[in-house]
Amino acid sequence: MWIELVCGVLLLHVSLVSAGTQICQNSDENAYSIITFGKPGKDGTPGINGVHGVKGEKGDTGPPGPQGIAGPPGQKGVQGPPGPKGDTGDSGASALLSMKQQISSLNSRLLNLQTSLDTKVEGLKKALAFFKGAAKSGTKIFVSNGVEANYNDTMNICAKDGGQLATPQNAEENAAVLNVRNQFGVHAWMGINDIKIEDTYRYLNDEPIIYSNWMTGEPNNNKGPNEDCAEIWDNGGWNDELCNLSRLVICEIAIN
Ligand SMILES: [Ca+2]
Ligand SMILES: [Ca+2]
Repeated sequence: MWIELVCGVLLLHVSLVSAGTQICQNSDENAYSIITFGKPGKDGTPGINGVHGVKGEKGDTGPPGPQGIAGPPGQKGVQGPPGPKGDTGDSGASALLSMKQQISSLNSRLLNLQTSLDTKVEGLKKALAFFKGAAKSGTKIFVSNGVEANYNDTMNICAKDGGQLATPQNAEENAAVLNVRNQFGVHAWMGINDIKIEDTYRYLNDEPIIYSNWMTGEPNNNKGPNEDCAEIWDNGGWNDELCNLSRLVICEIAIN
């Protein structure tokens, strides 16, 4: 019995230290047991991971993160409708003042023009008073101071006074020229001739005539081919005459 106890303790000791062989005597003093101890085995491989546990409850909301970097500018939007008209500002008042000044300036200029026109009309009245005969028709005034001259001189006399040789272009104007002519009782030149082209009567500006009042048989070059200048007789009829002869000077002044 004692041997069994000693051998058991020894067996426990040897198994914790190393492998080896131990002979133990049995309770029967004539019998022995041979006990062989092996080396400790190697560690086994790790076990398989266990399954995931149950999902925990949602945690509290964390603090706000830092401000991000500003993004690129967006595309230009569509233009909106025009806004309501605003109140008149300083510029409007300035424009109004400028307009008033311009109107005032225009009134001043009109007054000056009126004064100038009155002066001219007064001068015209004096000029007309100088002439012994005058007659108005439409936009023309026909005047004469009784002077007689050849055709070229007559044209120059009228041009010098700002007019031109009397040129009736319709029956009314012809009657007005006749009125002046008859105040002096002599034939008068008219601004109508065929100097440039024989038998083609034109005005002094070279335009073809649009009205005529030739007497029967006229124009006829009765005194030769130089009968190129038109004169008006006491019946209002026209005759072609030699241009170098002296005839009454009747001028016309435009009043339009
Ligand atoms: Ca002729
Ligand atoms: Ca003639």
